[in-house]
Amino acid sequence: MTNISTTIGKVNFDNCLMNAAGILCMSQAELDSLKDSQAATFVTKTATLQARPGNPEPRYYAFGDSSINSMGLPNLGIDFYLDYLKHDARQAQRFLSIAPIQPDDLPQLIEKINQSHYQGMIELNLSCPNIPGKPQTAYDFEQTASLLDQIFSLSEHAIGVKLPPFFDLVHFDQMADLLNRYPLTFVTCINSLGNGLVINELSVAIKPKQGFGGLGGSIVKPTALANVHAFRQRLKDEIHVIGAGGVITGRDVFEHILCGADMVQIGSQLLKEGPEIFPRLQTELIEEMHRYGYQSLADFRNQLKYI
Ligand code: RRO
Repeated sequence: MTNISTTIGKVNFDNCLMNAAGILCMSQAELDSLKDSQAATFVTKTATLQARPGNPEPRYYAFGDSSINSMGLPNLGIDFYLDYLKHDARQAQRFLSIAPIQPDDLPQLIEKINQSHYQGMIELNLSCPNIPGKPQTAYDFEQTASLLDQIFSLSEHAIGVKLPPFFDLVHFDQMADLLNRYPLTFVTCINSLGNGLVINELSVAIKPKQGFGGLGGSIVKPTALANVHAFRQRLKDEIHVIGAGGVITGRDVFEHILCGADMVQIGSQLLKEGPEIFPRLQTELIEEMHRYGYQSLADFRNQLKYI
């Protein structure tokens, strides 16, 4: 029997596939569809203190196996997601994604989570590229340190961060040094590749921010793999890496694991294909493992070869 089970922190999962935050996880019906699917677990749409309608439409555009979005953090608010999770028998295995829009929001978000007695993990989103007037938090290292100081002083949950892509080896070093100072459970690499521009006929493909938006899907896979691998090489062993970016096939999942991912999230292609993608990717991943004679993820995780 081929084993594709995995562990993040103290939590075991029977397979290594889940959605990426933002994909099919905003409403009750969407979350139910993930709950009923063969995904190992789910992460919620990134929640803010108050519900948000997000940016004007069109705000998502798929092209080939890729996508551009400027959703603008539409979500039903932290209270909705905490209430949804309260009724979930498997809440200890779930990921609640949160983002402070203002720095002062974080203590209030954590207070609500603590009051709700939520038992699952928290994915702190430091990388939304689509809030007009706001930079991607993790590109500001001081701001990132300040948020991590805050969250670890207020919360005893298992906490991870969702990073934007980095493109410079020194930035990998600096961000990993910073993250290694905290008792993080996981780091998720990568969020969408910020502020691309896609043209459709004579016009930009999406409306907000004059067409600029986060890129996802197959065009970001090399960047995603580079980030997964760079952080796996630099982070303390006890910090798990969750891979995200460019997963279309089981081969893509295999490559994320080869680079060091313990869990792999699916974004653009999940939106395109729906939850039926999970059994397909599981089958294709197992086929790929058999091609190389592997029977479990531990056999090849973080075993990238150099020529
Ligand atoms: O809602 C969004 O615009 C969005 C978010 Br919060 C994010 O983290 N990543 C992304 O591509 N879009």
